[in-house]
Amino acid sequence: MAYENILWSVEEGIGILTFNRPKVLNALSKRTFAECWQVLDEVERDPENVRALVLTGTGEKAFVAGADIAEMAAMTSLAARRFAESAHSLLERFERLPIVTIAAVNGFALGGGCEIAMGCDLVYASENARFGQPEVNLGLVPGFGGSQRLTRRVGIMRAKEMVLTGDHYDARQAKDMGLVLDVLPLPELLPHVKKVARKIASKSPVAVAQAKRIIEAGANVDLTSANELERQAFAGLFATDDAREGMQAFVEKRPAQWKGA
Ligand code: CO8
Repeated sequence: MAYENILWSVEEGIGILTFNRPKVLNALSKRTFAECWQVLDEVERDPENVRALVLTGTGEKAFVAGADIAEMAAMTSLAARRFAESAHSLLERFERLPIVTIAAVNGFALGGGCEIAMGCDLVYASENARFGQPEVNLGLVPGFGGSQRLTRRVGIMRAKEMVLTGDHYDARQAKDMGLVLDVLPLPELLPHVKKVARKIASKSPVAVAQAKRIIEAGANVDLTSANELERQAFAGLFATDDAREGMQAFVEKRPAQWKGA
């Protein structure tokens, strides 16, 4: 289907979702969320076709400069609550996907843009990227999970600094604080991210899905419960064709042929 606020393509099993409202630095409208939701419907309908998901922004200036402030300015409290709920649901859906999600942050990632990046499994940034949670400048707080995911990514004190000052942080600072894995020159960003995506997509889909699930779920529970998640997943994988094939292929010194089952 055709989208207005995003671009969507699938290249060699890698889905590329590009936020595409360059006139407003790819700011997120209600329609953008609806379109992202439809993309995820497509991805989940055809898991064989899309083995990794990359998120980026159109142009050389912005990943996403936040929620569309003009659209938000007209919202009632109830509409704002619904808007925040739709964004929370979307990010939680990203986290539940059985495939890896990778943010290629190619410029401003402010407010909702920073929050979307944090909703991805992996984040890489270009040298010109800028991160921040500037909602305080609008008389607001983060509304797409930023106040909570940020604390988990960068620690409570840095999260408070970011949210309370509304300051922007450059890509190197973002890397130092753990928001970003690596910083690359802009022209190298997307090729690098696609390479990482292809590498992960070449592994056993069931192992990737289980690894993502237990790391995500384990991060939010105590260590004893988290280790039990790992034991269950480890044992469960022995019932799959992929684990049999992976171990057999190693023993026979040949590449494994994954079935995803
Ligand atoms: N929303 C709407 N329009 C925007 C946004 C935005 N978030 N960001 C930029 N634009 C527009 C500008 O208005 C401008 O439009 P025009 O050309 O018509 O004047 C165009 O994009 C280009 O922007 P600038 O001219 O400002 O470009 P600069 O290079 O001078 O500045 C900045 C770039 C620093 C990114 C600047 O545009 C800026 O500060 N933007 C706002 C960033 C921001 O505050 N983001 C957070 C928004 S709030 C949020 O995301 C919270 C989500 C939670 C909501 C909870 C549920 C309700």
